[in-house]
Amino acid sequence: MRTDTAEPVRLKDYRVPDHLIDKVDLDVKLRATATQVTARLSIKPNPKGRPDTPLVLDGDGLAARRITLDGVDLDLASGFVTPSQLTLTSPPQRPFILEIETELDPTANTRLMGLYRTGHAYCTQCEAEGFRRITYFLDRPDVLSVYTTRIEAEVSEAPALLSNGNKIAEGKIDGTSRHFAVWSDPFPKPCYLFALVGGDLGSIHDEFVTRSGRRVALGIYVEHGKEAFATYAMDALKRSMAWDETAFGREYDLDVFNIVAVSDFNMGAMENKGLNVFNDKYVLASPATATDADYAHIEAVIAHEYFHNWTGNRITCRDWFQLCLKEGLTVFRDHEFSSDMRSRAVHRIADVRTLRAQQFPEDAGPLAHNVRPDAYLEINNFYTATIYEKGAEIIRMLKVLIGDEAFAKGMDLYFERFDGTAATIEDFISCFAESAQRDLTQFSRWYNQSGTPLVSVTAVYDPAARTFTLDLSQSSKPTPGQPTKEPFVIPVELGLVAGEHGDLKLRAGEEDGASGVELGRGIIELTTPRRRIVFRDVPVRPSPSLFRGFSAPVRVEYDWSESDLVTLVAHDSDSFNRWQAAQTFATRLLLRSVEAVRAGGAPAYEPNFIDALRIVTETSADPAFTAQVLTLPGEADIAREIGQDVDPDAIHVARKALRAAIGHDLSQPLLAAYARLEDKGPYSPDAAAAGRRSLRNVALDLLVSGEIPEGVRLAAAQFASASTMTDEIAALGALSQAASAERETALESFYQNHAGDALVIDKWFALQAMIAEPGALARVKKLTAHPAFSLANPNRVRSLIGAFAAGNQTQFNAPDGSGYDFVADAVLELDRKNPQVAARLLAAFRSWRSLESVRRGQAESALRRVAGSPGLSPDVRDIVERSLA
Ligand code: B3K
Ligand code: ZN
Repeated sequence: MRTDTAEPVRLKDYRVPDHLIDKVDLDVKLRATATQVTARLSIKPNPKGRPDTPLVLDGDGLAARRITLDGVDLDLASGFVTPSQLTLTSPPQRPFILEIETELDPTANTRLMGLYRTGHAYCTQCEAEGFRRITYFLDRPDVLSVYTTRIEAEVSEAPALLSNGNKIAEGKIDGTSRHFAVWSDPFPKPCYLFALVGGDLGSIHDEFVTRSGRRVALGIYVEHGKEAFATYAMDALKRSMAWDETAFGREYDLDVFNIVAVSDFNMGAMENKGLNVFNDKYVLASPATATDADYAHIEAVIAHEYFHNWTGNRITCRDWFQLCLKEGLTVFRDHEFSSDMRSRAVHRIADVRTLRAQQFPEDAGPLAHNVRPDAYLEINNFYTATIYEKGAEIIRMLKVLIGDEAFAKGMDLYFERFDGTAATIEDFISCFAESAQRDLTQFSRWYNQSGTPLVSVTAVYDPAARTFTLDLSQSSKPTPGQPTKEPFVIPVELGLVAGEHGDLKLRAGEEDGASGVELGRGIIELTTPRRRIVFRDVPVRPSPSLFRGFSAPVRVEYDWSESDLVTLVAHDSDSFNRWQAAQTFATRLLLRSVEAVRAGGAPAYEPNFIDALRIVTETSADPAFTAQVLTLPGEADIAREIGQDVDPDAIHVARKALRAAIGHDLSQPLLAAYARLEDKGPYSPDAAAAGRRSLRNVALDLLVSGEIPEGVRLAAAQFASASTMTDEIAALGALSQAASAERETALESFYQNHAGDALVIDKWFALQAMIAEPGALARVKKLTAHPAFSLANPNRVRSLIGAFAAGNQTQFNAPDGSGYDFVADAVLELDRKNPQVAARLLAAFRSWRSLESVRRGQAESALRRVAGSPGLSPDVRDIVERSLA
């Protein structure tokens, strides 16, 4: 955390460090309130830096006990060291040793950055700037050091002592009840990848043999008694290790790989070298406590953190502006992994849903920023959907543009050339420019311009000339600090669908008079504001299938006729666009309904849409895909499409009515699917079984929405007899749609059955927080006083308050401002404990400007109240100021 200054850090000010720290020897004596850390730093002037400059080490809330330079004590009273800085005005111009002793209170550390206590363990979190809460250091990712870490603790309190690298020594300390372990990590790393854990934990162990025959000992450490819940994570880890060898040629490099699951953690997990620390939500699973979605997340996060070993750790970032270099690329890699493990088509749909739900609103609001930002006040506020998800989309686009072969060659070059370094986006892109023999300067604008481009398309079919003319144009709205934009390179993967005959062979003839457009892979590159493509020898008017597989992270505007959409839902060879056509149809219908509802009329109804869904439900062989088609865009998605003067209540009414119509009109095929897809035999978390459960539960939910008595009966029966959490929570969700005594009884019995399992109770909190009824806020407030709730635990905060703010559009946005006030109060209270989580919660206000005027006014006054509160953290101050700017 940056407390010293309110000046932003800027990319253009980057300078290589003037000093380097080659070696770090840490000695950590763990004690609950007085941990002693001795850091022996081997420092030298950087030959590439400026000579004779002061050495300024970062600190954050540190208490120095003793500091020596080459063995000579420095006078702590002389003022060269403060809690946030250690300055040597004229350090030696040769290598020297600085030894620093600090004392920490891990128990009082509620920010969960640096060294803290969680459950029966001590653990650390250093990314982005937490190492400076442990000792004074050059806390920047381009300072790479080799670490040796000695940890000492009470045997009874912390029998397990872990750090990065390989264990080289351990033993008892004679005459005491304490013991120690020494870990050595031979790979130079930035301090944000340092980690240490000491605790009384259970564990499971396994082994992975790399393709070159090296044996790697694998361990997963969890709360005692939870060992059996870690087996799926272990399986996912071994699959990740094998996949990275075959898909990217990357082999693991240490003798040990450990994972520790803790229950108090600010985010999902952390990729510390050889010692990943995880939020236990992304490790622990059993059929009775975790849903299929949880299993899929565990697989993805385990893979993500493992893949960081190469993309992030072996090659790290020069500075935090390059964050997407490791995050976007690693998300891309984990998406590829999950697609290979599961159904690629269904996975793509899910990834795009996430992008649109998380990243598009960010890009459209006051918090929009470049995938590579050029300034920041608080770096922790930049671990965003833009850096992660849009960062991954850019890499996917690059692969579409240059093709699989050049992409693979470029990746190999990157690993070869930049291994062991702290690299930049330019370094990364240069490898693909070389492998594809292509200038990628314009493509790089994706990193430097924020906002979601809009691609507008019009088409004209000329039956006499047998031509089909597509006019494409791109435009981008202003975003904070960027009033105008240069055109992007946009790969448009397309096909022309001729009804049931499927894809026409693409033969492009001319473009603005020029001829010979290369269409081999069905990809058009839109690099200018406008482009016209004329297709020749087109026998019938086709339905254009645009942006197949979502080939670029853009919004698309095209006036498909209803019959086009029905054709695409039924016949597009690209399954993503079959799903997209149904979403486009639904969105159009919902927008019409919202208008009608706001004008005091009834929601719109469209039998053609229901028929299209009926055909998919009755004919599709893939239940997971069908479930996606039957899932309407969310309320926030509809709000985003409307864009301004948004009324969340009208959206809710419109969407609810359409769901009811689907449930009612399709009750027969839905009941049939429900009966047909019943799980027989033992539980399996694999994609096929999960897909069957997902369609079954989507059907159940729609049947209850349609008030089909049999559906309600089935939901109650499923809730009573479910053997998996997937089915149990889905039934509870279906039953929770309408207020009733049965709902309250079911909620109570769910609590009784799972009390004590915090991760399951989180689902119970979230489900109640998202009930779209006026009583929801009172319920949420009451739950904040529930013994299972705690403001100190990020998972609890996210599942109750976060779910209310992000998942309950009507109640968070209640016109009287009560939802905003509640969340603002929670942010202010939480900010005193954990600024990072508080700032994240406040970002729920990011779309406030698109609301209708009453709500907009209420949201603004809640934000102004936060802004005017004394003692804000830099984290919250940054978000609130950008939100109001
Ligand atoms: N690199 C970490 C995120 C750290 C967040 C710091 N505020 C997890 C990940 O992306 O893998
Ligand atoms: Zn990551």
